Amino acid sequence: MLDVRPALDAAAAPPVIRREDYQAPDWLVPEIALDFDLDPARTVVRARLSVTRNGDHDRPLRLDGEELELLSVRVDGEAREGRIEDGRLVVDIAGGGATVETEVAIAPEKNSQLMGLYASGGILCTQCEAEGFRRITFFPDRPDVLSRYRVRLTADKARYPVLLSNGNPIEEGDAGEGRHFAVWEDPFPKPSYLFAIVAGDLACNRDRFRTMTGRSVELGIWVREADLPKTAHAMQALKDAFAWDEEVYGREYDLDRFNIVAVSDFNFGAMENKGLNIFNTRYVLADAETASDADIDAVAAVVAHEYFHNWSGNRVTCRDWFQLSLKEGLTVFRDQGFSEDMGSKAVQRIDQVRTLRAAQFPEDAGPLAHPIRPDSYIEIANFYTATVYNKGAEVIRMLRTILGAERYRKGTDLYFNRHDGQAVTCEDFVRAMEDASGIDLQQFRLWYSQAGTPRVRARLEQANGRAALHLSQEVPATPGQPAKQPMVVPLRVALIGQTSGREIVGERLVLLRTGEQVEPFASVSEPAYLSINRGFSAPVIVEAERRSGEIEALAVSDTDSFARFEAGQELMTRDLMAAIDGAELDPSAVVAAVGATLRSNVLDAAFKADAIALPGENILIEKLDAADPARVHAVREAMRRAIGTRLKDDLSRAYMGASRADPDSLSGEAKGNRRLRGATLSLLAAGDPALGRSLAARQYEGARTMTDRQSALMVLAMLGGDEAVAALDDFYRRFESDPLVIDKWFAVQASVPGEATLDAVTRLAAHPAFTLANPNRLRALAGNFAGTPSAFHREDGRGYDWLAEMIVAADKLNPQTAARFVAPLGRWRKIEPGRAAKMRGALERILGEPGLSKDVFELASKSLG
Ligand code: B3K
Ligand code: ZN
Repeated sequence: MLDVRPALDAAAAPPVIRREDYQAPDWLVPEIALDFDLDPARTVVRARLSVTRNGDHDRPLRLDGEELELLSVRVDGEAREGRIEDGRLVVDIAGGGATVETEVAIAPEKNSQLMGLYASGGILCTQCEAEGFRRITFFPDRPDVLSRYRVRLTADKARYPVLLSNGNPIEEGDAGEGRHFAVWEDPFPKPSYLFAIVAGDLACNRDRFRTMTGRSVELGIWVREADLPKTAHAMQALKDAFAWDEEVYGREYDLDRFNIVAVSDFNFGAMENKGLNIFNTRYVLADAETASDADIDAVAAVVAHEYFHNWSGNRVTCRDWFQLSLKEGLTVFRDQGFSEDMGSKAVQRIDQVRTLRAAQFPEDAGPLAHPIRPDSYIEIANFYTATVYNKGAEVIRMLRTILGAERYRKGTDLYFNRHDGQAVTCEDFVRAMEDASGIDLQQFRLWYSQAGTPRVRARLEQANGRAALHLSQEVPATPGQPAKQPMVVPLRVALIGQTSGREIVGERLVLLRTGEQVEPFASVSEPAYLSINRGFSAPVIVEAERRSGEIEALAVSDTDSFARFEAGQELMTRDLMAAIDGAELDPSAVVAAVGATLRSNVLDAAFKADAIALPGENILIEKLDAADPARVHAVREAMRRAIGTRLKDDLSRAYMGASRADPDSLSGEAKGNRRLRGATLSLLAAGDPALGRSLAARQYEGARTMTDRQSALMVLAMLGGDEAVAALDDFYRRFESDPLVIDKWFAVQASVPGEATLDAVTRLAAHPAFTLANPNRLRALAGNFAGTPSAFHREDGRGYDWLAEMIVAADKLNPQTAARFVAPLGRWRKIEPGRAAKMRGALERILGEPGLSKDVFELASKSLG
């Protein structure tokens, strides 16, 4: 048995992989034939690789392998002794090419890492990105080795009636002794990380899509028979995504088949394997009774995301893993565009920025900060981050803003055409944009190399009918990058008349390029307010000097809906921070702004729901140097109470109005109303718990959708008492047989604010329905607990101990998923010294564990840093 991931001890720190050390592969593998004799206990994999020497060298062929039992090696038909060096199979080859055959055995049912070939609820499936293929067979497992695959699958016919792989099916038949076989061929050369197979007893939702050139593509969504009725949303989203990519990017699908398979045990959302996407059930199965509106939207976004990878990732792939944002940033930006076009642009943008602020800003400001194109890593699985994905998408968005939509599209056309079939770099992408547009992007490239969220200061000066916008920028130091250069920051700016409320200077794009810069505005007829970073045109922190009354005015009247939302958040943050710093809480300005929003006749319900919600506690903590999370929670709750009390009538009216919406509709309007219903209920409950309890109990009982049921359950759980216990029991019983809903049951209880939640999660971790082996369940419990500051940051530090124990226990089964929970402990720099010391203590204990994975080792050691 071969394992190239030795257990770590302090003396043997794992090697660091560096971007600057990249070297082209010594050997290429233009063709590979794979033959799987499938069995959950012992699967035999025979591989036939045609290899060719790449360049003038005399180095042997080295093949990656991990946890493989090597049975035999042959070169050009001749048996060889398997030679393992540094965890790789080394094969000496005399000439310029050879046929190398290996035979290995693997044990899918013992594979708890969920990387390589594994079993999930009776289905055999694979996950190869980034380095899982080496757990299936010996291969140069790196994205710049592209091969044409032919795959033969043989399995028990009764247990595994469906046999799938990438590409097109070319043969199937009986294999005797109750077994059958299928052969699949993928005509497109691809890197090993896009390889996939599935074997299982699956039912299929079938449909068709006619492409822009008239080809018919057979679409299939494969799930357990009982789940078939829940696949309609995913199928509609898939067809919408096919059409959108043709229309917006001119990209057509290239195979005759497109299959999606849903499995319950999955390390993340989904995977874009060529022609055979494999999904976490969470992003496929949805109906209004069991999935919230947010879940349903997420299904569509992830289906689209994985489909869009067919061009941004598969046809044009990454040269090495440092280039991950080449495919992920671009594909997130593409799926964001899809969601904006399918729903409300303004609301989508607010959601995108919320995610960025909640997940990426803290990363960029902490010990794990890295550029969207990292320079080094120990374990690549740790770099599927909000920075690479979400900030990566913001970088593409800025490129489109700077180039304009038309030139941006010319750029993507050039990129896809120039690099079709290649494994390329972020630099290749930027160069295509530059070549197609004629715009120099030299300085823009800093967005790829510099980490940290730039801070932009803005001050508007006005005199004699003119105005001048004084801007300055600073990029903070981050680990390994003490000094930074100024970036190109595209800021959409407008001036709003103080009395007229109109745009007295229409929106323009200001490119901040230097440390300090002044932007003049002529003929400014009346005193002006500054509307800046409209639509969140740059992923930066803007600190604008505000005149008295300015932010209050913009919060109700900015002509850009995103900027209006931002002004509201700025106002809330200002007054919350003042109280957190020790001043007496003055809720009057926030109450006035929330009241105006609720009473507005022009704003839609979804926007209202976003605009009346206070910034989250994590976002407030991020802005502090030594936060006391209990105080942050208390102040924020006091503000919510003030809103709930003083605006009881407005909130009740809005709640009732939103409740009249058609309960069965999934239109944008109906979804918006449900969102507003949840937001107003939560504030009403903060102001008047007895009223909140009765409204929530009624909403829970009458709920026709999961959205209504879940928001009511959360309010009841927060209020506690017998009603909460009864509703939680009812919820469990009602949905006992639906794992995705039971995840919500865990999530709701783990998200209740306050120190008592630790007892709840301790109890829940011992519940028979809890398992460390299922990533969704683990995320529901540990992820939500760690994301609830007043629960996680108990003063006695026991919240940290609990999470550390979870990480250590989960690491033994599934390092990739365990490592996802380390970051919350790494935020200690933002927390007051007493708790911070306890957070460090927890990290140290994790590092002291024998046999730690390199995934957890890398993040825990960097977090202490
Ligand atoms: N490319 C995959 C993510 C793989 C994560 C591997 N640790 C899904 C996606 O981003 O589309
Ligand atoms: Zn992706």
